Amino acid sequence: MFGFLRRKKTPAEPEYNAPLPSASESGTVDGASAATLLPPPNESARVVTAPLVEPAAHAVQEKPKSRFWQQLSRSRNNLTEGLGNLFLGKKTLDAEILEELETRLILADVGQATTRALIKELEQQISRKQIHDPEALFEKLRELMITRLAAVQRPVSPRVHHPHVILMCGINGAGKTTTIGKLAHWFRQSGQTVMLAAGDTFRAAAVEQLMTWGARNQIPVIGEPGRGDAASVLFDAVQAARARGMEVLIADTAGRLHTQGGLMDELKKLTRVLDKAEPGAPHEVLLVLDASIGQNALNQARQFHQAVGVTGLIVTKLDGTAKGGIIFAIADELALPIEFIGIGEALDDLRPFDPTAYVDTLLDRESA
Ligand SMILES: Nc1nc2c(ncn2[C@@H]2O[C@H](COP(=O)(O)OP(=O)(O)OP(=O)(O)O)[C@@H](O)[C@H]2O)c(=O)[nH]1
Ligand SMILES: [Mg+2]
Repeated sequence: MFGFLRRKKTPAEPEYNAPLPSASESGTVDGASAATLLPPPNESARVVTAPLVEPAAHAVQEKPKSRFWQQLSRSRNNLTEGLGNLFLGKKTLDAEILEELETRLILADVGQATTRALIKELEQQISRKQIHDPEALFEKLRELMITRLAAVQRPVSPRVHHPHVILMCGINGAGKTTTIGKLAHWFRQSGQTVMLAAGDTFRAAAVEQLMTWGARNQIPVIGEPGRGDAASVLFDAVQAARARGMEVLIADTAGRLHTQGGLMDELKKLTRVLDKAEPGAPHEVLLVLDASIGQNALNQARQFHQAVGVTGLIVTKLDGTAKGGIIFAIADELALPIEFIGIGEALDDLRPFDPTAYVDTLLDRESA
């Protein structure tokens, strides 16, 4: 069932800016809620003697929402708030519903082309009498959205090269260095050894920023402040990773605009240097895209892909934007795999991209 069809906000749902549980705490919260929902082992024996009391309606507790749910609240509210009002009390489908849906999708930055395609498909299904009521309309919308995203989902594959070399790229401030910190944490959690290469030799304090992430993850960082040549840092890092038997090497790079020809050439040079240091490297070129810049992300991605052959995307800052629909435009128009999404600045705010979880969260659909 879609939550927004029956209510605006649950009491259990904290405000967007409310303090959030830390990485370790969030596990405890989920664990605690699971424990309170499960009956004790000898529940059936006790039920026989317990008085049969009908639970009061207000005593029914909603499951606490996950951090993922909380962090995507802006996009969810943007997409569903107007629809909730529109649907209140409606039992039949009319043109107004589709029009409002179209507007909402555009406002959420799903993009003109993708929105049109979704609405057209729904219109066709309605005229073929395959959809009869608002709830069925949303079930279909959900299904269509998941299908579109599933086409670009790439399960995080086992890393076969040692070291598996990942080159990160993107424009200034997209979230590359932060994402590297989170990605390193993710690899560490999945039991792999990780090393970082401080390939942003351009921006002041970029190396120190990466070193801080290295320290937080307790992993080595190759490079030092003041070193001017990114290519030589990356070359050394590959050798160090190989010598120390590292499974994953993640290389940071300086932010650059996709329109800066000279800097894009430098990025190409970095890929050549990596290939020289380790034939076949980089095994992945991950482009970091800031979701909050909306449709501009598409053009950036095309240019980076043309220059260095992007193998996958990481879409960041989905927590800070009401335009989480950009994921659909990215999926439809770029057809590049979306590997991870960034939903905050904490160490575990990076999630492998899961189309079903993403769509259900955006559409305020309650999980079973
Ligand atoms: N809310 C939010 N903020 C993020 C996310 N990812 C990164 N940031 C923030 O975005 C800002 C820029 O992040 P950086 O990692 O320094 O970006 P960068 O691409 O390395 O920037 P340059 O090295 O200057 O090109 C920092 O304040 C990060 O904390 C995210 O998923 N959500
Ligand atoms: Mg950086």
